Amino acid sequence: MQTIPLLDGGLLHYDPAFLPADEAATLFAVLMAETPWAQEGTGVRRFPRLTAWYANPGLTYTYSGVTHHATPWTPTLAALKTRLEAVAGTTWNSMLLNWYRDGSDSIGFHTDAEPELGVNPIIGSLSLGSPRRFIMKHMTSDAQHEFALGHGSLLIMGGTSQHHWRHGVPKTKQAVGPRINLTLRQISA
Ligand SMILES: O=C(O)CCC(=O)C(=O)O
Ligand SMILES: [Mn+2]
Repeated sequence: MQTIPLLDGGLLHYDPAFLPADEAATLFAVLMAETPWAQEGTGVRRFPRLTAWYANPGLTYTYSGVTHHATPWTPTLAALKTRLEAVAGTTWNSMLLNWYRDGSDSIGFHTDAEPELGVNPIIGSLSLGSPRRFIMKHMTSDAQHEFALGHGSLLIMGGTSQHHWRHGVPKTKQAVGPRINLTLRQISA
């Protein structure tokens, strides 16, 4: 695990090979098959990717104008969460899954700074499948970090990251295969 300090108190932990490739491939196949994928949003605000949100019972999470109600943990995701919590030294009660079907799927630059995440959230991010460019841009300077988040990689964003940096996965014209990203968050009820 690499530690990368960011300007203004952000802190990243990065392991490009957290899951062995064969295990990542099995997880990718299981998630493709058993996840109730949906394309959220309406009209021009329709998300250019498919999502699913797993969480402890009773929780809701609202972002980009869409309120997600908790889907109960599957055994696969519950076990994965426990394992990631041990590595990150924190606990999480929710997991957002994003499926980027090809290079025209994306997520725009944003912060994970919804009020229910608390002041300095720790966000865990596991990627599976085709590598995509994950870019972090500092809000008031030209500082930028980029990661080709690949199959089995783990990125943890902590410290003040969500106050001073936006992150996103831009569209690409290159031929890229599907990618699944799982982000873990602790949400207050
Ligand atoms: O797909 C990714 O790597 C990032 C996903 C993300 O930032 C989010 O869901 O908030
Ligand atoms: Mn995010």
